[in-house]
Amino acid sequence: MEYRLTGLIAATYTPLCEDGSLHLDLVPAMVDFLERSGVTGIYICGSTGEGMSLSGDERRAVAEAYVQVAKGRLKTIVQVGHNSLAEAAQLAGHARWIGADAISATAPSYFKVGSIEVLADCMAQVASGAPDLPFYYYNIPSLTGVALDMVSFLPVAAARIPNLVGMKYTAPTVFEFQACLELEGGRFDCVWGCDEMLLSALAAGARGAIGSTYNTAAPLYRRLMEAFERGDLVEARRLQSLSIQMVRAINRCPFHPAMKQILTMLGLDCGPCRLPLARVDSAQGEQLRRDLDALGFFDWSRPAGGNAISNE
Ligand code: MN9
Repeated sequence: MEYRLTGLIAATYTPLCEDGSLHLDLVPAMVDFLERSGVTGIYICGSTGEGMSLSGDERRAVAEAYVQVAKGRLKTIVQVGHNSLAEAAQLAGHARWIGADAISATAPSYFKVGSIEVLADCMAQVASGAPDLPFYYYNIPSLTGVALDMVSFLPVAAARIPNLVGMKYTAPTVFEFQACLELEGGRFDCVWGCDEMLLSALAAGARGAIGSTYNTAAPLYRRLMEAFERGDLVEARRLQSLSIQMVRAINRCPFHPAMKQILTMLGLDCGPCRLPLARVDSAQGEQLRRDLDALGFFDWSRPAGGNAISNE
């Protein structure tokens, strides 16, 4: 199977109420905002969307809400990884049933996966839940603890998984990412996952990227990609530097809860994160707003037609 994701794909947040329950009424506004920001797709229930902290029923409800609204407007990829591979395969089947464009899955991470063969068998079981949908392995060693050689993994996995099209690569090892892109004449669609290193990935040949900060700063990254394409590396580096400073400011808080606060600042109140992620206290929130303001964030993050609250 051949499939390509290009441009910026937002790893979407799962809107929650103050009490931690789902707040799916906000999904249409989130999708409108992302579409105006210029992203090409959404990656649902990944690390950013706290997929691992949701129950199976909640994951189905979130995927359904997003796919229903975004279908035909943005590419929809549902992350279905789970420590229970049977449950992951069922989530994959559900994603297909609701009309998602593609599925993706992390490695199981409680019992550690020790070899590329075992990982390929695990992913084959998951991907078989939706055999006619493109499947992306989600490589994120920092969270799963599964740090196997992806250059060896892809061909072994492709032999066992007919719908494997590529992977979401969230690790800073650009040389391995480039080698994956170059495998078998560029057969695998390897999508970059470290937003603060997008420029390095473009230099290595990336065409698409999935990440959390594309929710709030897609216009900046679009300018970065355009600068790279016209060969203006000075400008591309300046824009990447702004992204690095932004990520550093967000990292002074618990990262994803702070990202949700930024969405709230932009007019999309998607609530707190769930435990085990911490809350951002009001002093941290104020500092974050000041840090972002000092970077000019509220100017360069604004999509065409204003942010979610105002159309100035
Ligand atoms: O995979 C995200 N990774 C995690 C995507 O959330 C662990 C990234 O988009 C990062 O949040 C981003 C900031 O460090 O690069």
